[in-house]
Amino acid sequence: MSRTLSSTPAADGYWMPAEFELHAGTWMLWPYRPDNWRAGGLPAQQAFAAVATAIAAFEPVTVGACAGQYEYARARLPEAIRVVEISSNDAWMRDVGPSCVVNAEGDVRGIDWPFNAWGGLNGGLYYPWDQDDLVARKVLEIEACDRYRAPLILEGGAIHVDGQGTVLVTEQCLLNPNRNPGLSRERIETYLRRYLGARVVVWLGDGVINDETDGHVDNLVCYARPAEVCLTWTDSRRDPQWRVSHDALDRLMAARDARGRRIKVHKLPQPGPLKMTAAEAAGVLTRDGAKPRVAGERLAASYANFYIANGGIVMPLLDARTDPAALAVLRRVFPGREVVGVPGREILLGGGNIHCITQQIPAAIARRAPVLPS
Ligand code: KQY
Repeated sequence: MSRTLSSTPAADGYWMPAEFELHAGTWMLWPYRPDNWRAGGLPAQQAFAAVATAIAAFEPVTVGACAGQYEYARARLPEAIRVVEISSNDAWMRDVGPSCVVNAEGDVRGIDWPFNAWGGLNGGLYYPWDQDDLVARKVLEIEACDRYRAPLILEGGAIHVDGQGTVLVTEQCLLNPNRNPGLSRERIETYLRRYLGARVVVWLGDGVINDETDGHVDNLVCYARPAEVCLTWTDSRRDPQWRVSHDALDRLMAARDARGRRIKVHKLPQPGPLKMTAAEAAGVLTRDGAKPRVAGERLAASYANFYIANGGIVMPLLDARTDPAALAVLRRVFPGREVVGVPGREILLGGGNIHCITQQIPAAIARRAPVLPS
């Protein structure tokens, strides 16, 4: 059973744990829409199946597929992966799935953020998004977790937490008028405190160049452990990403987290810059209500868009020239985890990467509570 609660997580003694903490499992969705995925979605389905298979080596994986795709998805995924029928408008479980919160006793609940396809009718990526907006609720029903329906539009990829009271966000996304035009920065911070149990909000500026989510933080930077993050990086001053990454570094170095610590930054080399080829763009159907794909457009490629599983890291392989260096950084930063690379270009062509298509459910274990906001 899943109850809908009218209180807030912080008021009930819940907070969002970090992705690097123990998971019960991972949820994903199955891609199918031909106006976002080329060649009718077949190459993306292969890529998603490879990601699901890689994660399943570390923890249980569930994939939601819409009715018309259920049998095909079931046949393409290993038996160990649970496949359930869930309708969705696209396949970005990080953003349409629940952000789960826990309490000290090990109970798990979910936050169901209202979703508007990254901007609604003011720059959003497709219309309608009604089925996406129901996904978090359905996942929480299946997981038998109680649910908080939050009062602000937000996506899971727009936040990264350390599980100890710190949340990283970007101004480009959270202050964008196409999400919550009536909410001030202060009001948004208040909601992040109440829903994520955060005490400190670290505001970064812009996200990765050409990120069509309006600069999700999860494509720019990722918590590796408390007070340590990985940041996508370029040393090329001619690249517009140089300013973005340097600004993020400056803000991270100036910040103190919820426990008063400085944040250590590990630089992840940027792939490319990578662009969409004419053949790739031509394979995507152009349809009213969906963002068209254009040959030569810069892709928002970033190795920071990796997923942390129990005992493992699943990282997108994006560029043979930079993949080895990125793998080496993650192996150094995560010595206790097996770092696995999975081809990420087909996912990138759809506008995100491995972190964007996954969502963790935390393990139901007793934990030490951070100091929660009142
Ligand atoms: O990066 C994400 N979190 C989602 C990307 C959505 C792209 C839709 N075309």
